[in-house]
Amino acid sequence: MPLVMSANDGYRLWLDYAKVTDEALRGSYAKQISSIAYQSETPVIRSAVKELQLAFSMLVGEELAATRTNNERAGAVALAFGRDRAISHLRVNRELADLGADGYMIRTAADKTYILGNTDKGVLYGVFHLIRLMQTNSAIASLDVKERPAFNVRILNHWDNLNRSVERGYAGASIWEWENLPNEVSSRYEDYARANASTGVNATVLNNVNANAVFITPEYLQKVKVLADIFRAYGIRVYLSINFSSPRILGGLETSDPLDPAVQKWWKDKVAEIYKIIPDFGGFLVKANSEGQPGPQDYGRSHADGANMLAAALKPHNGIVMWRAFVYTVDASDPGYDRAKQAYLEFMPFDGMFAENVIVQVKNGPIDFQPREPITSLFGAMKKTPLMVEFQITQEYLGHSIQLVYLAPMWKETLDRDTYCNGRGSTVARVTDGTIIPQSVSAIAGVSNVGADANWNGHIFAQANWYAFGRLAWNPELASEQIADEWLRMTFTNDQKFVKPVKQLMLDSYEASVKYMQPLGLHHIFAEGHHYGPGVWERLRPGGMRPDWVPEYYHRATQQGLGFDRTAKGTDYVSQYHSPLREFYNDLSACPDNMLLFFHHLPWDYKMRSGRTLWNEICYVYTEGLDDVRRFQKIWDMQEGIVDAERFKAVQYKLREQLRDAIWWRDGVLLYFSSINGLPIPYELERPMNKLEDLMRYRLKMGISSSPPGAEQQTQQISPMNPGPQPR
Ligand code: GCW
Repeated sequence: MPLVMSANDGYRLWLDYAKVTDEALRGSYAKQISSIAYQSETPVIRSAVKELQLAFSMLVGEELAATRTNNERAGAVALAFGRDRAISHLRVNRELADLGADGYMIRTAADKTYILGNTDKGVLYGVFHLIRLMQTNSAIASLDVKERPAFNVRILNHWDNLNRSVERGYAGASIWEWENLPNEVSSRYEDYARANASTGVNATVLNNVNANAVFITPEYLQKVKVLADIFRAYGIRVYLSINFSSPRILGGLETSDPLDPAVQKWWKDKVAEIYKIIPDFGGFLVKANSEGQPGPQDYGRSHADGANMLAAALKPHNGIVMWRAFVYTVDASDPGYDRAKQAYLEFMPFDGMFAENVIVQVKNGPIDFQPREPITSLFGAMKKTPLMVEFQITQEYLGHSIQLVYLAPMWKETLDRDTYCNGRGSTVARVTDGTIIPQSVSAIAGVSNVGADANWNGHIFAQANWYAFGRLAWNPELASEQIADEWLRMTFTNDQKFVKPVKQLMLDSYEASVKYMQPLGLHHIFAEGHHYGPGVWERLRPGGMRPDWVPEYYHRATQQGLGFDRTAKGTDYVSQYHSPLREFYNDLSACPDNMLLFFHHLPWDYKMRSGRTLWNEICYVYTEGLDDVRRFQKIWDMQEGIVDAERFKAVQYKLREQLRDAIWWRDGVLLYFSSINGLPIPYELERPMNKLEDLMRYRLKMGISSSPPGAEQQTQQISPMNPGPQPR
């Protein structure tokens, strides 16, 4: 891409390619690499060559000539794949075969650096690996690297709408300029593809799961085609979210019943039309019978009927269906109703009944992307159906693009969690990557945090979450620390004076946000709609909102106690887990503090492991959360002069907002609970800055499902800690 060297606004992400400052190291890179030799030319290989040339010229300051030859000179980076000669000459065919379509090897032999893949995509990933080594100032003189991604499909889900609003997006408008496509093509599209490919992401769903049928009309398919053509050169396949009622909406049919032959034919023809335009189209993502979206149940049919009908249409083209399990449609008024149980109740009866090219896409937790939840019980339960995890990269419940929250540790909690479905070691990663459940394709999804903001993600540190998603999708065993380390070095500097403290800040940031928002297993006590500030005081009302949208339903605070009893004596959600996970959560003595109130309803004077009462513990933990943010501010301020002023100030500013809003959370939750239990906030702790009545009156006016550029500005102005326009 034509790089614009301006002040650093963050546009270049982790592909910043700042010149290596250590002269000796630069010299050693220049000595090791002096040209590029590629044996076969494809669009993906052209991208790989272009990227290596760009990176090398910027990192090392020397240009690399690239030649198509199978007679590479010493000092060459030789790129080869498939049947290229280099592979037979190195006798690595067998080793390579084990690495699958996207895997690669990097090997130094006879003064040459070989980057080998079974496909050209493998080579591209290998090139980005080599670049990363140089960006992080690692030695490259004697390499022997073998990589194979854990998941076949590593996919971003954009919740982008036709009008360029982004549902739960906090980084400006959608980057897809539908009104300008197909004629006008933004240079951002290619940069988006480069960024994804550099982390290993190989797929993208362009539009919101609350889907507008228009995206599969001939007019829009021409627009989608332009994006698909650009992305293909970076190994990225395009997918679309579909509206289940499309046969009615677009086809003029009377029904969208999946068992109706006319409906089946309509989809078959539609899919054939799509593949004519986009031959490597990936498939469909479907939100059906969830939050008002249409689906097969509208016609008395099942999720399996709906998914299999689409799967049959996609099958001849090798397309797949990602069918979401985020459902909670049944009557919520039953006193025993527990939203956490719904996905399991609706999907388990269909285990083994889905077509081979269907993957059921399951959110990491059973409620809804809360800061901390246990895993959704479907993981490890459905043993005859491929499942994929859906994470949320966009920070709907984790501080939007205002708060610095590094999400890798949160995702690791899910990926590493043992389901015990097949004995010890049946982690969520392993029950979804094909190791334990037989499946022809494995996948993992992240709801994108990309927008049209100059820095792509709204917060510079939100870029780390995009990066981390790709890295974990490639290898869920990577440590959060390693990913943070890479990202910081690539994005800012290799200077340890910076990397060490800021890495620690990142690693602590997730737990800090849980502490000042929803610690100890509290969940969904967000204000309705915007999901930014606290709404802990929102009560269940007859004739009001459905109970499972109301904070009181989740925290169940009374004068006596707090928490949601999901044990065998309560809603028995625990029984949806395998033993011993079930007992782990069910038994109060085993249940970890950080899940306590998700599974147990406890008296305020319950004695915690710390020796404090539950109430005092809550007060202490919320306060610790504030102290953490204050500590983050200090750490960051010490980086002045080490990082460029533009990004330094942007982050400094946001940390101030984060503290302000953390105080809002702590004051709101503690004052409200204190008003219920009549207990004081322990006198040794700092006193609230706000009055409960003011906080309760407060209404944050953010768009629920759209976030035009400047939405962040609105939040800043109207936070109760910094009152702008008057509350209602
Ligand atoms: O988290 C909730 C969001 C909705 C979203 C829904 C879903 C796309 O608040 O905005 O809709 O989940 O995942 O379908």
